[in-house]
Amino acid sequence: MINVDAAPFAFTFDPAATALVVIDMQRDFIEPGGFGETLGNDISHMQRAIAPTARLLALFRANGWPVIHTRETHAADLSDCPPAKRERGSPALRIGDTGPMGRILIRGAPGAEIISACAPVTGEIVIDKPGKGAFYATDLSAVLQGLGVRSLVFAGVTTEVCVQTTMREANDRGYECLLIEEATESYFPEFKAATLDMIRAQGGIVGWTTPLATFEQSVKRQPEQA
Ligand code: TIU
Repeated sequence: MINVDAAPFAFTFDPAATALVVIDMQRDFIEPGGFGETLGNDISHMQRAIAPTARLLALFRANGWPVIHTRETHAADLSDCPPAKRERGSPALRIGDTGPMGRILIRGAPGAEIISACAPVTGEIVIDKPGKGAFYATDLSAVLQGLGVRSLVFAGVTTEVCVQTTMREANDRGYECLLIEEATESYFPEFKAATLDMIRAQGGIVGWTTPLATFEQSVKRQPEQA
């Protein structure tokens, strides 16, 4: 078992039963002309999450631990996109419209791909999801059961939308969830801060959070403790 100094208290995980879940590190949320920007957001905030997420990916890969990536995407015919989602608000471009990176949030479009710094490597699982939560209308539950996983380490964007929704879904399904603080971002710094607070409030009502360096050190120090 590995113990991580986390909030609201130590997070203990069995490395043989733990996966990294990287949520929606897609060009559509991070780069100009994508979904995030068409909604009117300042996408520059996303930059902060890229290097920490890449470091976390490197750590899991070096240890041979499973990595799962998600992408928020829709079918080309929008059959999995509720009209309420597409029609809400007045974005510059709606889901399915063509922007500078192809059709917004459509599976296979350049903008729907994961940014190169966090791109999946051979053997890693990629889950396309039509909702904010990664368990809704996907086979993520079956994938995790197949891996024999009980603990999930989270990274990705955005903190209060797809990351938090997926952490809540995972929590309800019995998974222990740890969010790495620098490896997630919101378009709204105050929403990120509030989300970290609400995840770990009430004795970890949703899960735990910890800084990346603390997680890295906890993993590194294990051989000496064994
Ligand atoms: N808009 C926003 O903050 N996020 C999303 O729409 N999706 C994800 O968080 N991936």
